[in-house]
Amino acid sequence: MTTVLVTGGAGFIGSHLVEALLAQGERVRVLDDLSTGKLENLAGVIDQIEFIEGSVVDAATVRRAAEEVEVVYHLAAIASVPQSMAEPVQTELVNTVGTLNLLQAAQAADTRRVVLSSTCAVYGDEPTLPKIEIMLPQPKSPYAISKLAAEYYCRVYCESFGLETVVLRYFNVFGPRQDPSSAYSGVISIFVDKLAAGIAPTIFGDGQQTRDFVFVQDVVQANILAGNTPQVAGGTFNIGTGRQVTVQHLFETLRGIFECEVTPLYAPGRSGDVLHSYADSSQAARLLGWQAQVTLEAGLKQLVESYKL
Ligand code: UD2
Repeated sequence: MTTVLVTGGAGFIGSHLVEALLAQGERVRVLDDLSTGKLENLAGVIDQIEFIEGSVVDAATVRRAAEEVEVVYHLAAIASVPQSMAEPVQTELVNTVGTLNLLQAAQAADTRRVVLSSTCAVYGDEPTLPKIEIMLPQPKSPYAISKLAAEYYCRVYCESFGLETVVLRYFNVFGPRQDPSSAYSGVISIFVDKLAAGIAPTIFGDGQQTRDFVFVQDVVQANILAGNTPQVAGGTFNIGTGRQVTVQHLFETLRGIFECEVTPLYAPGRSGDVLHSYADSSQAARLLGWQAQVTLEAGLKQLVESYKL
């Protein structure tokens, strides 16, 4: 049995990935500094994993975490655009230098492959739709820059250092354990949290802006395929459904699931918001054999069910 490392394994997406890897019989090590991740996300599996509390910024800890690891799933990051605006240097340190620490440690440990969690934010507000991997990135925030730099480091380690790396650009991920508590949390987590309490959510703008919402279990599958599919090293893959959903439609679908009569509030559009975004994920389909399996409606139902527990 080999060991896999999940950085950020106590976070929203990481904790689902840890569970799936354990279910596949992998030996799992988690590195997480618990800055946004929570041990309670791992409550059901904590006895089955090796947990290291520490930051990817700390090179010695990262070296220890990478020892005898076959595949690294690198999810540890500052994942907030607004936080990156307030703390650009810290964002660069965690997201870029943290990735570099990890690549160095993985190479020293003879790790077979590193899978980087990146973001559709690298496309910025380039208006062409759908977003496709060969587009020139136009990062518009320190967050996007830090992830793009991490992507380039992955590519360089693959091409020049002989370490296999794969980059996944997530679109709008949603699902259980996404934290709704900040004003900048994902729209779905905020809407569900409000509707569950019978409070009217706020739609910014006219609600006609669109996003490509991808369910967390599909993102988990994309990671596992990226970690194990031969001959995709050096690749970059959009991970989205290819479906454009308006925020208004999202609200109405959720209202239907909650079977309530709440009407939304409307507020001016958020400055800096892109109007439309959706993925061309045909490269992931072709080379990874990945396609989103969970529809928005099915994913929202699962999320709402988990909320009632
Ligand atoms: C997502 C990512 C972000 C970055 C960006 C790149 C999340 C949580 N954020 O930001 O990290 O990668 O994509 O483009 O996945 N909205 C409302 N009401 C609310 C909250 C949001 O109407 O209470 C709207 C918001 O104005 C936007 C849409 O919902 O038009 C989605 O907002 P979001 O914050 O969930 O995600 P996004 O795409 O801005």
